[in-house]
Amino acid sequence: MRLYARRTSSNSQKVLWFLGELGLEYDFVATGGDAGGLSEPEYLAMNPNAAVPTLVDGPLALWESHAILRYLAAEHGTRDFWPETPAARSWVDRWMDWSQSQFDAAFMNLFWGHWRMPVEARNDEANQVQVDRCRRYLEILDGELARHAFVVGDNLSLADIPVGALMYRYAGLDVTADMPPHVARWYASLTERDAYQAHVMLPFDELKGRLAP
Ligand SMILES: N[C@@H](CCC(=O)N[C@@H](CS)C(=O)NCC(=O)O)C(=O)O
Repeated sequence: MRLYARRTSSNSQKVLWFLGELGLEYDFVATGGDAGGLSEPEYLAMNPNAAVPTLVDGPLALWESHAILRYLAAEHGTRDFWPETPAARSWVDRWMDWSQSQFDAAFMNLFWGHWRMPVEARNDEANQVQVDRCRRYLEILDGELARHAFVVGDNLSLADIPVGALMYRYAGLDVTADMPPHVARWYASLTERDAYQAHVMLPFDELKGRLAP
């Protein structure tokens, strides 16, 4: 397999973390950001969105980080990550979609509006709205994590990956409030995982005040 990705990209980190959890071998091709390459015709033929990540596995070129996660779980993973029965799978799917459409949306607004925005151009009032949104979403997640160790049960699954991949940055921003208690306990357990340390817990100072990808 070959992964085109940027190590500081949160969507790339979801895939890098999961590949690490699965212990799979792959070639890493630095793409996007300073490495560029997104507008090359060869890359656009694989991923017309000119974005990372893109996973190539044999004849398949796949984009959208969550689609890549599902593919890896189905093709190279175990049932623990993405169960086969529709009801069990729906729990994983709903939290993945929730992460993308709810928490990620609020957090990325905050990350770009606060961390990546030059200080003089920040709108602190608008950013506070996103801080409050993030907190409300994490309270919802906390209700689920009050019942089990991970988002949908007692093992890591795909449900943990999208929201978990953002929690390191959430924890490291200077404006985000404390985490609700069960979220804090779950996040602490993620930080003990080798693959999380290797692929998610990376410095992101180089993104501070930087609006360019
Ligand atoms: N929904 C897509 C979003 C992909 C995306 O927006 N990727 C960003 C990085 S997180 C990107 O390619 N930015 C341009 C760059 O890194 O140069 C996914 O989940 O894969």
